[in-house]
Amino acid sequence: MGLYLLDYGAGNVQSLANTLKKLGHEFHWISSPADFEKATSLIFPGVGAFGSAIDGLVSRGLYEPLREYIASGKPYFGICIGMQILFRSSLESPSSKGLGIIPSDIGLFSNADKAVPHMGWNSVEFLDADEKAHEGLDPRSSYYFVHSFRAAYEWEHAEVAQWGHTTTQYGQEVFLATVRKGNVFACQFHPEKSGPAGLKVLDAWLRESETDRATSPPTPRVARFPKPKDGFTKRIIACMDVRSNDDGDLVVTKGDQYDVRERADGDGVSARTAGAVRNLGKPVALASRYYVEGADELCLMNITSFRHSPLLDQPMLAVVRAAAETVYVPLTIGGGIKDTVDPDGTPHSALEVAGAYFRAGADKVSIATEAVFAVEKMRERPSADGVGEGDGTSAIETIAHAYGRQAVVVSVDPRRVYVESSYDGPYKDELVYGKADGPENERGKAWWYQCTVRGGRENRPLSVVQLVRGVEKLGAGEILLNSIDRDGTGLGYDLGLVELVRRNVRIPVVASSGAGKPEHFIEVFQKTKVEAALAAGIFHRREVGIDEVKTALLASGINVRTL
Ligand code: 1PR
Repeated sequence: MGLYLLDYGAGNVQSLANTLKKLGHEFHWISSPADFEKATSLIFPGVGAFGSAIDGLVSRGLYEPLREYIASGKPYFGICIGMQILFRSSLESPSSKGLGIIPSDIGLFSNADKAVPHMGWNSVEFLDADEKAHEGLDPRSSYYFVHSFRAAYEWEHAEVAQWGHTTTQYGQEVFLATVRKGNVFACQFHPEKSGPAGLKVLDAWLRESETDRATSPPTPRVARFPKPKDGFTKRIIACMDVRSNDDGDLVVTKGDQYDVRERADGDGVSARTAGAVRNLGKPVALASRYYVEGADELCLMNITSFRHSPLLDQPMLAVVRAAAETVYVPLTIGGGIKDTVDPDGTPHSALEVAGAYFRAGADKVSIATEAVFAVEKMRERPSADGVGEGDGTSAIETIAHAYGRQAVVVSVDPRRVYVESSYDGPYKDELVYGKADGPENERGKAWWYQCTVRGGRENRPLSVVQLVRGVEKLGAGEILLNSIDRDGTGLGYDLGLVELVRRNVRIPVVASSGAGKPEHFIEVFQKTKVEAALAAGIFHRREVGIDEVKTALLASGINVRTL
């Protein structure tokens, strides 16, 4: 008897389990169809792709028991795919059959006026003015959404509209953020990833009596049209580069243009510590600090993982597990997401490696080196758009297929290649011209951006534009755009690079490398259309706080999430 969670074997369900433990609620896992009989309340944290969720339920014999459970009138709380599955079908996987409880179909966001997936923090608006019906939600709060497919709010259709509870606007599209009727409550956003505001939603539902949870009245039908501006916020991300120091302990380090070793002449570093890996703190402690300070998202990059299999790197998996226990915002893990072979000859696919991170509590994985190789390979199979064709085997394709494209980030490590302004060679259409920008000896020149692999150690014959267009086509859901030239310099983001990439893809782009003061964040959001800005060094060294950055952004009229 009691509260049960449904796991169909795809994506990060650990985070919800961690959240419920933190809130002090006991639960069991549904492990066989018979468990539905014992459940008196059920939460379905659906993550991944619609089709793989349905396949996962069918192959485990859980699809019909789930339908029967909901039909029995016992309380049900669906999250993300756990909400979408209530509909008849989804464009994401047209041949997969949803439960059909809500007589409508899930469609795809248009990317004509905005980046898709809808990835980030957005507000909700109630359809019912009755405060008792609010389920812990607050229209002044922001909630974390990550999805490309959505249920439009069809207020003209009474049968669908009565399910509507709150709506959200992204660009000029209004969609259902939560649905609620009878024994069903479900949300498109991830409450377990929405910080204190999200925890409140879960707690409110769980604190209701099971009778109250099972008897929500339908919502009156309300006409709703898009407003001139949506409630979508810009994200501020803190990134931790993690590696072993010379004593074998995992530490957060930070490079200057990717060099993470102390220099004897820098910042009072003595000859004794010169050459040691720079140590800026413990990964889990720093992650907890950034969560409390209001980071919208965190990244952990295993920066030496290209040397061995991450599956053998148990300390890194332990770091992810521990971070996921204290951090209730999205966690991206990068480094070594590729096909590997253990020293004893056991092969592991990139999908398996990613799966281990998702099970440990990661929401997204970030791929750098393998993404470059995948685009080089796809370019050998020409296509009309000039980008090339994937063959379905790359890490990006296999992980996006199983977990949805929103779970796959490509981290890009480009380096400037300076050329004379009269240059007429390859990539001349991608040249950026800077006036007083760049090192003294290159002043007055133009440059293009070359891709690198293995943490900038090796240059590849591929431009950043070729890379980002290629990975978008392969199925990446977001670009994390570093700059080797700007990393650790505090000179500000490389705006020419950010603008170039933003203009060439429709998926969200995170600007990274070079932030030195709050004005740099204002500048990157005012001068480019990036969705998020990431920083490392200034946060680790406490030179600038996340709250300070957000206060400056709000004062400049840029919408951000506040605590
Ligand atoms: O190639 O798939 O195994 O992934 C390796 C990952 O590790 C890549 O995402 C790559 O960017 C990262 N990485 C590898 N070597 C380094 C290094 O520093 N030696 N770190 C490295 C890259 C850049 C950002 C940094 C921003 C902001 N670090 O992570 O956080 O530049 O810094 P700032 O605000 O201090 O300027 P794979």
